[in-house]
Amino acid sequence: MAARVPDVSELLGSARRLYGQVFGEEPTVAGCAPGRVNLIGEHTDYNHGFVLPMALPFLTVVVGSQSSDGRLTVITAAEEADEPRRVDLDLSGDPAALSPGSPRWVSYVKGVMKHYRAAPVPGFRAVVSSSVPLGGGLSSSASLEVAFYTFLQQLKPDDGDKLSKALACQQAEHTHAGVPCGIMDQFVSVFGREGHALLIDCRSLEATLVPLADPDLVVLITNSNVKHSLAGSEYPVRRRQCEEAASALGRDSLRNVSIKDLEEAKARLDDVTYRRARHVIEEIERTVQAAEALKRGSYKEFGKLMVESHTSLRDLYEVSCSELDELVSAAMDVEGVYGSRMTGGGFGGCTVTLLQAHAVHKVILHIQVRILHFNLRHGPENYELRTCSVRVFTVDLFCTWRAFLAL
Ligand code: GAF
Repeated sequence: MAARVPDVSELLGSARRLYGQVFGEEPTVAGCAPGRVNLIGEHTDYNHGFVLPMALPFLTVVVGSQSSDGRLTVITAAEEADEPRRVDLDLSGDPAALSPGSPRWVSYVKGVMKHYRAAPVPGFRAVVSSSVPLGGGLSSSASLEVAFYTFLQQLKPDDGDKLSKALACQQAEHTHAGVPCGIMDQFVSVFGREGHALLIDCRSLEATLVPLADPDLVVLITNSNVKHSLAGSEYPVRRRQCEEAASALGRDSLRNVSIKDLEEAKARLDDVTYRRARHVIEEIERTVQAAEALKRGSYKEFGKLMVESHTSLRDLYEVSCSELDELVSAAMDVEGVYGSRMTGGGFGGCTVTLLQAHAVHKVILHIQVRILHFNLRHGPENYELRTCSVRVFTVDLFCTWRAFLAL
């Protein structure tokens, strides 16, 4: 059955308890930010195209207080983190104190401090608690960055707007995680609303909320548990290939290339460049169509576009993997499923499925059976193929959270 996700008050409660145990006092401020699932529009954000993510009830919460000695102590409650869970830093005097480095989760914190609009920030003590699965392609890092930024805003207010917050958090990801990501994850973590998807134009940075809170509709997330790491993966390679494709076509980005332009130039492009560009150009168009379909309640049309998106990510953009393909194919077997696709950067992580509420249990059971067979076929003795262990979550379309939490 679907796993239960702790709500914001549980997360806040566990962060406050840990803070009290470690520091022997109550925290005074808190920030919160959601992870996201992208419904459609993959690898289009850094090509200035459209994306259609939605914020999730998976959240990161940061609680803490300003310290009087200028030092910084930050603790994560994450049990999954295979790294030190407590870090102490002396911010006074050492210019390298905010350089990227291990542990990785603290690098994000340092990145946000570095790019904070009202930097330098005073010393503080903080505890981080998150329900966003790590490395699952659901933006655990963006939710950490945005929650931390919100936390800092209460220690030392900045003069920026919400967009500048998203952009600063994106910078933190570039400089401190080494991922040349687009703006989607940080943007939706800042601007997302419960019960809505967000159509983001990544060129103008304007966004439209698209209502999604239909009681007959379920968004199901399936985590393959194949860990992806965008920094070490092919992500930067894909980004570079897109930039090369745009420049070969004489444009500043693939957003400004039509499929007609691409077909006319096909003979002078190598096959890989052509396929990468084709995915991006068609995916941008699919995303616009999908948002329109969602507004009309045409879920069947939306689902068809999701499947086309997955096929394109698998065959043209080559960022899927056998586990994700299996999960999508399994979901699509069941009646009541509108569509399914890999979500996020790829090479592992999650799939997202849109379906009728009555079909949820059937689809979960069917996926579990299909995965059992998949694992039997590709046993752990075969080192080339990892076995897939699945965790499923249904998204609560009616959940609520606040960026600034009252303590
Ligand atoms: C990752 C990146 F962080 C996003 O900016 C986006 O490019 C996504 O992969 C792919 O659509 O989540």
